[in-house]
Amino acid sequence: MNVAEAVGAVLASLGVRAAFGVVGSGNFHVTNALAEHGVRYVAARHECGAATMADAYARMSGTVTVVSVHQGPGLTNALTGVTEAAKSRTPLLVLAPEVTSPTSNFRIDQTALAEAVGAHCARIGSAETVVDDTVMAFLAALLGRRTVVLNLPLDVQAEELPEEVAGSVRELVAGRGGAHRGVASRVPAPWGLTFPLEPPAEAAAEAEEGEPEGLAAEPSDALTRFARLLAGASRPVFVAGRGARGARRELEALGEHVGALFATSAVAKGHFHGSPWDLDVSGGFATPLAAELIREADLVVGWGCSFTMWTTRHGTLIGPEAKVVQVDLDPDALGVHREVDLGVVGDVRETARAVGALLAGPGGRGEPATGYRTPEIAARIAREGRWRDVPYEDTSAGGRIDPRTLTIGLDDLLPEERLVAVDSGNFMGYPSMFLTVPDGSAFCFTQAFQSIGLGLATAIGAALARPDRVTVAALGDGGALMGIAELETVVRLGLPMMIVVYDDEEYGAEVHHFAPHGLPLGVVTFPPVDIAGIGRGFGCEAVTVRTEEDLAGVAAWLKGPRDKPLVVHAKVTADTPAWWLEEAFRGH
Ligand SMILES: Cc1ncc(C[n+]2csc(CCOP(=O)(O)OP(=O)(O)O)c2C)c(N)n1
Repeated sequence: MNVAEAVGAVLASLGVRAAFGVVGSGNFHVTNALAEHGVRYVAARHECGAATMADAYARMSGTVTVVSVHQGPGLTNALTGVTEAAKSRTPLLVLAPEVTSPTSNFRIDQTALAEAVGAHCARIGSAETVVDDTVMAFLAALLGRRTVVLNLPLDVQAEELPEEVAGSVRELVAGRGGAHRGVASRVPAPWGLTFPLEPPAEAAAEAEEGEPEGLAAEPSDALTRFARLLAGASRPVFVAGRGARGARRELEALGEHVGALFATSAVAKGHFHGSPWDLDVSGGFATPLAAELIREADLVVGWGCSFTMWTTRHGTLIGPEAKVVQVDLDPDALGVHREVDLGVVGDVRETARAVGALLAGPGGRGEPATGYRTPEIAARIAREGRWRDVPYEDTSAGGRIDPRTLTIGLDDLLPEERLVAVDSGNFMGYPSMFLTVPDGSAFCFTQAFQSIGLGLATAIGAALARPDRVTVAALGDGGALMGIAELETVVRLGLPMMIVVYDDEEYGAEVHHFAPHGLPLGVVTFPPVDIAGIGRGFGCEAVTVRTEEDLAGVAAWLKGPRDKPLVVHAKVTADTPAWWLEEAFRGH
């Protein structure tokens, strides 16, 4: 057994379920080893697609996911996707073969490259240390919630393992762990994205002594202050971010007790779906009602949510008098984007439980409070809580459909069990605002780097993680054509996916940015492209949608058998600049 084979075998034994890549000489052996040991390998057509698919798969499955690339250009091609994952703290392991000696055309400084985009850099040092190095890189991704570029020097990859190390790998593969049993057996799979898998030493000791889980004997100062703020609030709003995944029940119980309304950051859209107190997304995509009610809150609590400029509309969604609390596992995340009155370091679920127990206990607020939950607010949320409840003037005309009308039509047709992945661009608000999703694991939003062209690959990774749902890729024509290579991947994998292209024949975001200044727009406008024809050429079914009636083609596909993916080529009206984009322009 050589080092390349050992890396693949160890990662499989640690519970990696899927790897995405483009294979060349440098990653051929390691990729085959992954597949041989039961990891599903998905060949992408471009490394950026591979990285993005892996990112989306990790987000939707909650498992550390692997990207496998060729040395040099394989890694540079993957970089935009790797950067998105790094900025999103997605636990991803990028296997990057590395030219050492002899050198070759493929040589670049891969360490500098990884570090420049915020990824953690690791390396397999030798045949003696391959098991430890692999396990440590995996744990850095898992426990640190990081994107890790694991360099695999070509000369080291070819080294034969000493017998003792090979034995260790075999033990791991057999599930016995051998010398590494300690580490490997403590890594549960699947894991929750939000939890530290190793409880802090004190918590572990307490648990052993039979203390109730997650409740410190003496509540910390922060928890006591938090309970006081909650008890004193008359209009509390909870904003859940991705860190709140898995904690809906606890947040609902606490929200009930203090009378809170619920909202989410864009990435956590759907978290409170179905609650009568759900305001949906806070930020640029917020409904007028949500914006009004969040602005009037006297306490805003971010649960695993970092209050970026997007979530707060540059701070304007939080009233000047409101107190702000942020709960996050990571002390370094507190107050980064927005000053907070109180930062609480802790897991969302445990913190919600602990503060709820304080409130219900002696000296707390024993009885549930009405808070923000008045009958009048309930009626307003029921009446005007969704974007589709907000009246608008339909701009459909001249063979083009208003993107809002298109999206509401799709929302009506799609089954409840759906998953939505969205690319970047002027169009992006329509699917984000007008498509509902059934829960917090049904919206995949790879927008931390604000790159266009990632949407289709995002949808592929998400669809593979959630085959029980109909996945919708929502793309602009610019982003669709940038990432079009992966349409072959969708067809090859036989994914029953709907790919909706909001075609305005321009880089709409740029047009709307510069048109008001009277500048020439020839560099950002294009002649018509037959996107439906391109879809058919790749082996998809396709419909062109110019009017609401054309949605009959979508309904027919949804009826089944859905044995081919569907491209919905929507010729959309382009006169409305999206006001959420102004936020982007302000953020550069
Ligand atoms: C990789 C990358 N290149 C360029 C940009 C700048 N950019 C932002 S939006 C946009 C246009 C997107 O056009 P399209 O996908 O058709 O969507 P639309 O804005 O027309 O709705 C461009 C070029 C970017 N964000 N990312």
